[in-house]
Amino acid sequence: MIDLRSDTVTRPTDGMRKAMAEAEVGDDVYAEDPTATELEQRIAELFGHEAALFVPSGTMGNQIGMRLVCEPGQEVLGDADAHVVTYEMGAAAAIFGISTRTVVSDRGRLDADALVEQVRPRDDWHLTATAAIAVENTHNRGFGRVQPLGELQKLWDWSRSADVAVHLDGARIWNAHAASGVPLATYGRLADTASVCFSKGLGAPVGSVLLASAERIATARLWRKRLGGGMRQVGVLAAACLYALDHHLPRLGEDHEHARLLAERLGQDPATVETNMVVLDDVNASLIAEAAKAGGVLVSQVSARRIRLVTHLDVDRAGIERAADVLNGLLTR
Ligand code: TLP
Repeated sequence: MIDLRSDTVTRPTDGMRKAMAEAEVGDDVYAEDPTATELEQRIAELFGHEAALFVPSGTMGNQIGMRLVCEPGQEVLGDADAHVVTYEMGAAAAIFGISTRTVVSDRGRLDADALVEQVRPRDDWHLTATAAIAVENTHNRGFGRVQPLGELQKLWDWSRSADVAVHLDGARIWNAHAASGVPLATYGRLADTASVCFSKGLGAPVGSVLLASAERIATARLWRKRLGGGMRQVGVLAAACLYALDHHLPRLGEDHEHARLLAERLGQDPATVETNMVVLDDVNASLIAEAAKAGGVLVSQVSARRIRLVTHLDVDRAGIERAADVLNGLLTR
């Protein structure tokens, strides 16, 4: 099977498994796991934040991150296709009493002005206060779109004087960095809180890191425990993330190249592919998905008329070519 459903499907490589097996560990609820601590310190430094916290998932990183900058009864503003409002099971409301409000975007493209226009003040007796704005980079439902640095900077500059926080869902910030060449520290300094994932393109089996000020991370540690995310000898997982940073971050460009190749083979303009995702629009998604599966290719249905294909570590060039042949056979039928 060539699995193009998501870059979350990768399996740890032999090298990664060896690093996991050899990891030095301790009880991380006591903050005594040296490998988790090493990962946290390294990521904090990489993104130019004071502190970091290892969490089990991107969802937990996002939700705690937003809670750090938004009180119950306040709102987080974001785009209508954002992962935090689309795929996180209503967690902000269900767990934290946080309201969310969304603005329809052009396939996830950050439009600072459109968001700023919707912000509601903290001191009005009638309105739900906008405490934070959530940004996603790269954008999942925007098919791997890299957010323009100018828009990120504009939003950030505005937010400083407006007392509105910025949360970055950076599950695939690595792909944005690989595609744009913008340093991770630049993306990091344009957010108050950020969640970055190791279980997507970086190929680790589990793990995300939440970034923020030292004071906020101390609070995040309490929230993580409260939510059942306090893990013990978690160094075995953190070791996989460290391994991914050293060995898989430098190769992300390959996934982007594969995505462009796939798009080209499917008759699309490869220049429209920014990172590791390709979209098939105006198709009968369930029919294509079922037939592709029968041909040995797994794809993801985003809607009744839309399919997503994601390239990653576990699919090489030959796999991409085979997938393109199978899909082409179906699309031209
Ligand atoms: N995305 C998954 C699905 O949930 C859709 C995928 O296959 O792409 N932020 C972004 C932008 C994400 O794409 C994801 C996962 C997450 C957060 C959540 O990460 P996890 O799954 O670790 O909670």
